[in-house]
Amino acid sequence: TSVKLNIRNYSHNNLLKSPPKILITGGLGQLGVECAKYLRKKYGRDNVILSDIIKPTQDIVNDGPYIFVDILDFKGLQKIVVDHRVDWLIHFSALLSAIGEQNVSLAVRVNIEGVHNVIELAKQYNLRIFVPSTIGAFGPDSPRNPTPNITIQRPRTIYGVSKVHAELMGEYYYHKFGLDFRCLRFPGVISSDPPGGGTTDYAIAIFHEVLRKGHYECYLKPDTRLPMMHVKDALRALSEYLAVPNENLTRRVYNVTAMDFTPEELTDKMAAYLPELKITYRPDSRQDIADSWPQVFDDSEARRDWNWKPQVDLDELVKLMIKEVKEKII
Ligand code: AKB
Repeated sequence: TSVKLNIRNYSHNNLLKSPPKILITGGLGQLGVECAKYLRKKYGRDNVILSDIIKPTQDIVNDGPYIFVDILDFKGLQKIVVDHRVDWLIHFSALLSAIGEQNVSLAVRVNIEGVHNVIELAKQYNLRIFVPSTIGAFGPDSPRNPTPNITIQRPRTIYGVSKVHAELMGEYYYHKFGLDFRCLRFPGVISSDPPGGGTTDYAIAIFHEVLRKGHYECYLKPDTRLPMMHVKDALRALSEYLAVPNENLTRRVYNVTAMDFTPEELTDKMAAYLPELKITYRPDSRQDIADSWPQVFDDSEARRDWNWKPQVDLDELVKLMIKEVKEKII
């Protein structure tokens, strides 16, 4: 079929040009800087270009190439792909779940128009393209414990709606044009970088606030179970998945996860290291979002097709976060 032919040509071209030149959009969000560090170790410093519309710090500029890219500017994006001979595009630009509800029209532009631009560009220039999706792509009608790879998806946030749209657009372009679209549905990703408007971000903020002030007021109820993953595992999943040959994949969108826990369970683990900590609870509108999301995520298809296996469990996550957040605070 034409799909197979395109993918085969693509792989062939790409074998001739190694390592790939990678462009990361939305590079100054939660994942970009760490992702660039990770991929620069693997593919070389100058082969990974970080981009955003934000003015970078000196440290970021010292780490490797950084350029201005507005994902709403198609011609600007096109110029960068051509000038830098980009092979892979990692598209992180997005407004997350909680912040998206506060500015729906901006979320539509960034999350939906932005995806249209990068997918069309990837098609025109034969790029491998990665767009992250999320547990937020499910909704109250989805089975929540566990949530399988293929099931009902009727999210109630604009973030979730935009992510289902991205998944479907990518799959459509794959079937129609042979686009090498790849997408992982991430759980809450826990990193020491400050939270950016998500619903799962309590599990990041709690470390910052407890280490700074000894106290955290949680906006979710103590028994709210959500799937989670340390950023180390998230970046390893992304990097491993991007390197899998097309013939090993049975789908373009995979669930991945590492663990699931509630605020209470997280607090209990933290108390072993920080016995003085005090947590209070005051649920807000983010509780409704969390209540519509998966509690336990089934990532068996990723485990089967490309050997996905998380390494950081809850004990290790707590140890890592205390160490990493302490380093950030000092
Ligand atoms: C959010 O909470 O919005 C994100 C996500 C789970 O996609 N962290």
